[in-house]
Amino acid sequence: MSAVEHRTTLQEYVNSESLNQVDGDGLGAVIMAIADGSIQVQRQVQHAALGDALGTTGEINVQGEIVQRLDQASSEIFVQTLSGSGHVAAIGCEEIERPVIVEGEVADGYIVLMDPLDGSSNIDVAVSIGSIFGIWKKKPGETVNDDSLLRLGSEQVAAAYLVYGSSTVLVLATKNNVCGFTLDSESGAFALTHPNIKIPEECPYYSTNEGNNKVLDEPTQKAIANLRNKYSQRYVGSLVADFHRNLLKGGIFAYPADQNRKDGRLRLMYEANPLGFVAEQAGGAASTGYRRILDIIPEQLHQRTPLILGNKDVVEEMVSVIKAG
Ligand code: AFP
Repeated sequence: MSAVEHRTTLQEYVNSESLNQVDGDGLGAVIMAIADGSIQVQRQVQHAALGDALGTTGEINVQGEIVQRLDQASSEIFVQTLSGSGHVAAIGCEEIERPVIVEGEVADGYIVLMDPLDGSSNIDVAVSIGSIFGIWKKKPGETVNDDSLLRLGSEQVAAAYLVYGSSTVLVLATKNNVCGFTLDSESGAFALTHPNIKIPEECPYYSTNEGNNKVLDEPTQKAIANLRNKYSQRYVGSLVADFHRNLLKGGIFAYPADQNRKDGRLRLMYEANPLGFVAEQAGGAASTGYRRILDIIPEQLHQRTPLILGNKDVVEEMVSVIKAG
């Protein structure tokens, strides 16, 4: 007997009235395209070492990083499933320099920004990695072009991420709520396991790369020292895995700007905006240290931003220490 038989599946959830009332029936198709792609990616990740899919392609991506084979494979899989959904007008991807404008007229289409495989440095060492998606609705009557992807984070209609770890979990945030679905390897379906997620009030953890402390400015060093004195450190080095733990258990993630990275390391459009949307829908907050992530007016598809996200009161306290200088 399959474990999900008495649980709502993702397909049933997206077909449910509540989601469709939010933004029409195309959103369900986009989310199922993400789910279908993630099942293929999860399989590739699990069998990578066996199938000689580890290692790099030798190419350098628009971020100046060496492309991992699985990065490329994941990017191709999601571009295919999203383009095939019939409801996606354009895709922005960490691994692809220019936006992918989907052929053919997509009347009530969506615009999807994605990090197809987050945590590249952990791929070859079997540590949790993930995929991240921000979903915007195309403006009515808009002819999509490169600038159509430069939207405010607060205009997202939904955001989702996958963690490929001890289990494969898809977390979906809409304007209604945040829910988690676990992939059942027997039925191949995602089943609702975490309904109505809210970040807990307690905050046991802080997640940051302490190796960067020496190149932070003084106010930020002070803010990190406060975290160090109050909370236990947990840092996987995959944003999606660190965020997921903190979302379920309580915690704060911080990747501030530093002397070497004046704009921080993480990407605004397909890392900070989607996870900022999830955090806010779950009662948390997302900031640069000076302003709300979802209020940033984007200028470039691959622009970076400092990122602090997690428990609202802890994020606000860190921001006040940084601003106090
Ligand atoms: P990518 O694999 O997408 O480049 O992500 C890696 C990452 O951006 C993010 O997942 C981590 O939180 C962060 O980098 C880790 O950076 P450090 O290695 O500098 O700690």
